[in-house]
Amino acid sequence: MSETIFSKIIDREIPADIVYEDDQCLAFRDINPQAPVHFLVIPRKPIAKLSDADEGDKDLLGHLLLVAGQVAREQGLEDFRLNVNNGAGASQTVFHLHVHVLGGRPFSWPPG
Ligand code: DGP
Repeated sequence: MSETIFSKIIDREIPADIVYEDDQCLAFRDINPQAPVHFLVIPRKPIAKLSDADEGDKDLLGHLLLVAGQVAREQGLEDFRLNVNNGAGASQTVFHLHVHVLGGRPFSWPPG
């Protein structure tokens, strides 16, 4: 996988407002927030998109979701939305897997 802006954040080559990190993942605030609280949870492992993950990534994917929920609660969110854009046609722009966590405003359904 080619290097992305997120691998530079992992390697501390560019700054980010990191709200959580452990040996498997990082969570940091989105530079272009779409809600009062908007952060991204990314694996340290460079997986380009969700559909590139495989059976061996099962625990890691579960961990990303657990961290998303835990950090959302720490950020004071009770209701929040998770979003994963998979592929350019689904508005993915950074090809390093990331879970968007958005909260602090109402969300409608279906999404746009
Ligand atoms: P997506 O469209 O799903 O690939 O979302 C990529 C998100 O990444 C987008 O909401 C903006 C955010 N983003 C892009 N570059 C940076 C950056 O350099 N720093 C931070 N914190 N967020 C970024």
